[in-house]
Amino acid sequence: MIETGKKNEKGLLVAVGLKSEPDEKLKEMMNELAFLTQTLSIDVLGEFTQKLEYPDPRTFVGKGKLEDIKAACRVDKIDVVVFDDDLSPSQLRNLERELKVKIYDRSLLILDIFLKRAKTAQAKTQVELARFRYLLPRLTRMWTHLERQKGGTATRGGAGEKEIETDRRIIRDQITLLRKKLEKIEKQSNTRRKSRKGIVRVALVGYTNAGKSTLMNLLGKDKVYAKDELFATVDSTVRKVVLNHLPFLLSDTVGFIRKLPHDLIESFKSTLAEIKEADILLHVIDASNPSHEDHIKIVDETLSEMGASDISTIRVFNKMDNVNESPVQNRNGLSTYISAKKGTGIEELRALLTKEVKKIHMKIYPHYIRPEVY
Ligand SMILES: Nc1nc2c(ncn2[C@@H]2O[C@H](COP(=O)(O)OP(=O)(O)OP(=O)(O)O)[C@@H](O)[C@H]2O)c(=O)[nH]1
Ligand SMILES: [Mg+2]
Repeated sequence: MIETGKKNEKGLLVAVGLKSEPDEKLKEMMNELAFLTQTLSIDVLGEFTQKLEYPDPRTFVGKGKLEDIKAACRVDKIDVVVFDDDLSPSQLRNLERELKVKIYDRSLLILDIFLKRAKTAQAKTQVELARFRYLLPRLTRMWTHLERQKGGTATRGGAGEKEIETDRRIIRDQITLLRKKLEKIEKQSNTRRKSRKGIVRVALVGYTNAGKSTLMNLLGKDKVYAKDELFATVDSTVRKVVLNHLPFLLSDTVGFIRKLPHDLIESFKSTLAEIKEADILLHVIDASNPSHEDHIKIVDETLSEMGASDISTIRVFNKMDNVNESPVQNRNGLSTYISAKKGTGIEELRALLTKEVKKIHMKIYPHYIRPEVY
């Protein structure tokens, strides 16, 4: 679906920080953007940052900075320039015209990573739908991206008004088709979820790359894909786990990230239902990441937007093998410190989880309590 040529594309990164923000923050944002970009097999050859009151409405960065980027594009024979924020359709057009290379904004970058990762029919349909919704108002460049998808040669900037109108129609039809397809799949997964009623459900949530899948592998028996990549998991996976004779369902979910494209959240509603309908959330945190406090905030905010903030949550501070000092204790709730990689702290987590699962068993499913279980 995506070009998988052997040679990586060459890219530049561009981020604009607010004047009020500290330099470190911009640096951390850049690191994350580089990580995301590498996930798409794009080699990062340079980074450009600028501090502004607000991004330039025409070209996102100022005129001088744009000239610098243009020069770097020429010197390094750059294929892609990646912007850390979302660009308006007109900014996108202007930048493409000025720089004459492929432009990725944050949404498209994340959408393409999801597209690469999605495995199940449901996840694939969700991502395709989100991607078409994103592309519809950005049709001039969609031409090139559509060509790319079809594996043909890109006709850069060559689409005339008539062709664009035809494309627009094709995209609209596709959106209608994909929506119908998704509805059908969702009905099936709703039925599947309903059939799981009567058993406690635990969902792993957290910022991308926090270690959710690694922890899932530790707690469950079958292996799921865990890797040092952002969004290694895009499809929800559910496993039955038994802890101290207590059975429950554990689901691994797609990671959150700052500025997650809105179209994606819309399209992933059904997958995220695994979270909303859970009895307990294990919020996995990469304690070794300097931005982990921000990550916690972003996850908490996303959960609250989803209507999942009332669910009993255990904060699992992971990657403690890479941390010198203990993070500040979470005074308002349950928290525990582990290294999913080394397996340390897992017994405490298991004990905490068993206690919580037991509570839910007794509260919601009293008919399920069997004396031998306790
Ligand atoms: N040092 C260290 N690395 C860890 C630990 N737990 C996980 N990792 C590594 O962190 C990376 C991400 O782990 P995953 O389990 O894939 O993370 P995830 O939260 O599922 O990520 P996404 O699915 O991409 O959102 C992998 O390279 C893991 O090996 C840990 O306790 N310590
Ligand atoms: Mg994962």
